[in-house]
Amino acid sequence: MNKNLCVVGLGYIGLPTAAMFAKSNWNVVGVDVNPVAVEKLNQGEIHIEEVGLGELVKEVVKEGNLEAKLEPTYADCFIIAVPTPHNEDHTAKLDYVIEATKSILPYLKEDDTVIVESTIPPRTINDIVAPIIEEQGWNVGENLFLAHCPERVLPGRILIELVENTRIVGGINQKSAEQAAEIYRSFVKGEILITSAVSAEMSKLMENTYRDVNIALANELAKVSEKLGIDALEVIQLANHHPRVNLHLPGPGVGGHCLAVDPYFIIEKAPEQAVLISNARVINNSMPSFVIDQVKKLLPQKASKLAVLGLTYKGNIDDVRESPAMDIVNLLRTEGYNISVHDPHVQPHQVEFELSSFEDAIGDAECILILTDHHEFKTLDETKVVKLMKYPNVLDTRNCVQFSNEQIKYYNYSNLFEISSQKEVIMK
Ligand code: SAJ
Repeated sequence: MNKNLCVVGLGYIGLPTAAMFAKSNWNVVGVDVNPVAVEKLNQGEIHIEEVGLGELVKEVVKEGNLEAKLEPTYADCFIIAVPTPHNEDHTAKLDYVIEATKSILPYLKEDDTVIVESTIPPRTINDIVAPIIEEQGWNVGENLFLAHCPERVLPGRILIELVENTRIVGGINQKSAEQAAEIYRSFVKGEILITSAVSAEMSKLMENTYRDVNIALANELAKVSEKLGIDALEVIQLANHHPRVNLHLPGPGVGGHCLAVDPYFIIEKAPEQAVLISNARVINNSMPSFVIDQVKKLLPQKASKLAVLGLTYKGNIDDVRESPAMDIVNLLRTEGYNISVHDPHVQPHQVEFELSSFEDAIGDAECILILTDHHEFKTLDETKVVKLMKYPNVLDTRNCVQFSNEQIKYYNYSNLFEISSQKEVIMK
């Protein structure tokens, strides 16, 4: 007999997860507070974009294995995949996780498994989720099982990575972890590592923190190199020949809803101990103003036109969440700079200012500032750059463009120090 699953939260993680279980012969009810998402799903349509998801959802809804509701229902397993946004002070806002947990309480029955996939600060399962369930009279770990199973999927590859990635399953006790692991074996082909809930919580946060701290190190190298007249990118390349060194790349800062958010979930729980993690955040958050300092050296007059290329937090995506490029644009606008912005991956409704075509953005500009490594920017039309710009200066914070035309004065993290030594902007 097919088993019943209830997935609470039909976002980028919940919906693909619900669809994968439905494909693996579970009867799945997906729950969301958004009536539009629910209605669309019941018609076999999706409200988010993800490669292959539309087809999969259509198929499982048609077969009757997936339906959407506004309220949870009885099931053998509940998966909570709601967002964990952050408060102004960067602490985790657990309201959605708490609400989702409370919403399933009336539908729990003996031997059910509750799994939280949302990213949460360490100890949340033990200190917050378990007590809510226990208050209802359940003996968590004995007659009701509870686990944290963080995800690591990359947008654009979610359906592949859900199946192939190694999965960490952290139970509130061994029995809970084993129950949850058995559930994921329905479709996960990657390894399933069983651990405690708190280790699972912490390992998810440390994966993203590892990257954030390493990027901070690269950004600090970029600043030191600018001061001392060193080619930072060459240093990275040379150092990475060491078999145990992997320096990351400097950029305009760190964005997205993971790297720029998750380290704070550790900091909030142990602020005195998480010194390096805190400093990494400070360094990465300082990069937008470091980039603006370079712009100011290149364009001392605010009236000079600056063409900004790229708004998303990384290349070839349409996501502007926590994007350092947005911070840079907003700071420049507040300071009264004459800027035009071009990003072929961003729609006008995503931003509060006007977006320009490439030609309009660079027309009469005195500098191009590249903030995202979209593939479109890797091969910029040099003839247009020279012809349309007033002065062909390019400041590439992503080290992504190659120019051969010597009229174009190109700066990246290899030669930032040359900006300081320059008396006037290079003219045609
Ligand atoms: N960045 C740099 N320098 C680098 C590498 C990245 O400045 O050398 C910047 C990027 O430009 C971007 C930011 O860091 O602004 C984050 O990009 P990313 O590609 O490193 O990570 P995310 O946030 O898109 O996805 C991460 C992934 N985690 C890790 O690689 C450890 C992904 O696997 C996770 O699923 C995701 O977080 C998540 O959901 O937690």
